[in-house]
Amino acid sequence: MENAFFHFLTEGKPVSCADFGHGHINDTFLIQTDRGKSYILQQINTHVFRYPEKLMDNVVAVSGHIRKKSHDRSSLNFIRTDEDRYFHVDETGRYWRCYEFIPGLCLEKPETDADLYECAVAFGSFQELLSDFPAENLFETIPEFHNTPSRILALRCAADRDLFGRSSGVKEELEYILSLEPTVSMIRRLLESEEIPLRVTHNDTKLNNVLLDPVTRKALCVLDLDTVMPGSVLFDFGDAVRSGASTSAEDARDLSQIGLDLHLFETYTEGFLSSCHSLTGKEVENLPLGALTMTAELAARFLTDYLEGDHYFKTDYPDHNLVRARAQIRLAQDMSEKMDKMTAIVDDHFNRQKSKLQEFTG
Ligand code: ADP
Ligand code: GN1
Ligand code: MG
Repeated sequence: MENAFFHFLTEGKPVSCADFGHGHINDTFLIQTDRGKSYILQQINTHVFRYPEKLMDNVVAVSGHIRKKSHDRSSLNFIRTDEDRYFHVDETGRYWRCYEFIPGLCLEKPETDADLYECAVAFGSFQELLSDFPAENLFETIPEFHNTPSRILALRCAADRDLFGRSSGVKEELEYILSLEPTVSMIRRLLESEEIPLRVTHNDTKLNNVLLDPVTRKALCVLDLDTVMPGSVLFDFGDAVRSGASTSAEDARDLSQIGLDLHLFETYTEGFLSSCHSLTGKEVENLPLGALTMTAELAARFLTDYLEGDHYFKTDYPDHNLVRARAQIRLAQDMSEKMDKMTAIVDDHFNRQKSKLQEFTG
């Protein structure tokens, strides 16, 4: 790791290095140098991202676009190597990248409503900032990433193959996810029929992918640009609601405590709609479905990984993916029951936002 770090044109010699953050995909380290500088060094997960060089072209272009357009916000600052590239390949073929550390807070759960509101504004503004980014310049880093029907098909196949003998223990979970298929395949259909537009979206809007200023608690930067690709705004809204407006952690075990907190849902909706103004009526109408779809899709992905022997997501203990899948299923069940309430909240805030804009423009 130290060898890899030496290839980046950083200031000073490393004096400490520690595991950092709670991402499920890449290996992330915080490095401090004798010149008082701090850097993030990451080993890119090449099982997940098959074309790391093209991935780096994406993230460098996206962060450059954001830097140019937003003066008041930080953006990821990638460091070049001695070979004048933004990644280093070591002698064992591992890919490394390095960027400046931005001191801030990455929350697993919002500590206050204001934290969640700030994250919503950050993701809503991110969407607006990328509205003029040329989608054709983006490489699809994970093909069909949010193709929900194909995620459910993959689950079905993993259960049939049953390579690890785990299928018999997850019959109920499987049945529930399959029962949601017609509903959660609708966003895919809406995209295919062009009833909703393809946009450049983040696609991984988990709360801990936003950095907040520890003092002002204002959003500093949106992180984890690896999955910025053409997608639907419903994915970004939905995944943030899934991770930020749940009553419990993503891997909570006590299912009786898991549900959608409607107050947090309202907070997120208000923040998102206040910063993202270009949504079509059809998109707004389907925001609640975005939340349900992303939650069911992730339940399917966690369960698939469990059935396939846990090769995709990092896990902390043997049945971690199963625990995560069950938690997402419980959250999806609660969201299904609260669809009407979510819709009423979205309508209310959309109308309020519209009146505000009308007042503003006379
Ligand atoms: P993963 O794909 O594994 O989630 P991320 O790029 O999200 O990887 O990084 C993992 C964690 O590392 C983030 O959640 C955040 O806590 C921290 N992190 C990443 N980049 C920075 C940065 N430039 N400054 C501060 N913290 C960072
Ligand atoms: C992964 O990389 P990270 O930890 O921010 C995953 C997301 C999931 C999330 C669930 C590239 O996000 O899709 O929603 O875990 N990222 C990728 O916690 O698969
Ligand atoms: Mg992340």
